[in-house]
Amino acid sequence: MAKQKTIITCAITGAIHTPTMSDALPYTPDDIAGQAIAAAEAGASILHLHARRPTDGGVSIDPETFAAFLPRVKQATDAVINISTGGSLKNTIEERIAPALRFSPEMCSMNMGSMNFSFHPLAGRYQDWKFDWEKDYVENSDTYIFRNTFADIKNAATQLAPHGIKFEHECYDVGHLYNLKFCMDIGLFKAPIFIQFIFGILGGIGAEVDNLIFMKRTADRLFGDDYRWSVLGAGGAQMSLATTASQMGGNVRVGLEDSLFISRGKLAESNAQQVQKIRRIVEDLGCEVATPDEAREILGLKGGDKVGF
Ligand code: KMH
Ligand code: ZN
Repeated sequence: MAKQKTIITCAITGAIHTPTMSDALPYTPDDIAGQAIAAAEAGASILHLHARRPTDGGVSIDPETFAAFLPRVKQATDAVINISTGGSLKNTIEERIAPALRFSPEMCSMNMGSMNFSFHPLAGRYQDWKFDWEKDYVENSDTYIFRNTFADIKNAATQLAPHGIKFEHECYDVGHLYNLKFCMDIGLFKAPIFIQFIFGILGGIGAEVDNLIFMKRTADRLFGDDYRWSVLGAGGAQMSLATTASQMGGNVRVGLEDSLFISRGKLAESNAQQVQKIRRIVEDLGCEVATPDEAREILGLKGGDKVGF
């Protein structure tokens, strides 16, 4: 069988990092669109997108904030647009799926279990904050539960089903694979599913190669040929775990949502810089990077002409 090409996803801004942490983190519609387009030009075939308040970079789940950049990204690139349903840790599942329901993208995220999801240790690194909301937001992340009950997942999957959206199943620990298997068995998700193995979030499984092998072996046992997979290593693990994943036949996710760095201790200048780096590594090590249309084929997507924006 021919070796499958490597899909690069770029997660442009997310809901963990705040403007104080890096000047490169985009939060205005212009910046989100500009960095997303540059990431696609650098080789990302999927753009994983969150929205931010343009005034102060706060996390926003308001569909209007997505409306300010989605059409621009679509017009300027052929990349697959993936809308996050993660929201911030306080949003209800109804609020979190509202942008995907309104814009009917080719892909959206689907978080596969409830968990602690904390980044409070980051607060200690900064004395002066650019905006008032940031310090409390980061410090208080140790009080939150990222809620994704079976009922929430069923509710989201059922409401989104008529849109033909392929999910990026966010799995932060091995139990989430079993949750996903259960949901597949009751008919919520169709093969081939796309799993994002996530390592290094405080509250989830650690960023170690042993854990990647364990997650992959478990997914092989549960899903056989019915799944495609990608790896996201948070923070300092981003490039090394993505490299290992690509050598194991998997796909990769980079972007400032997951790490602000380009190398140890050095902030990335942009999302595109991270895409260029992982692309260079993947190609140097003998793999080919998938175009957006090849990613559509590999994942069985509905097509860029069937979105609602
Ligand atoms: N921030 C990542 C660790 C989502 O957007 O639904 C996971 C994520 C979740 O991307
Ligand atoms: Zn995300």
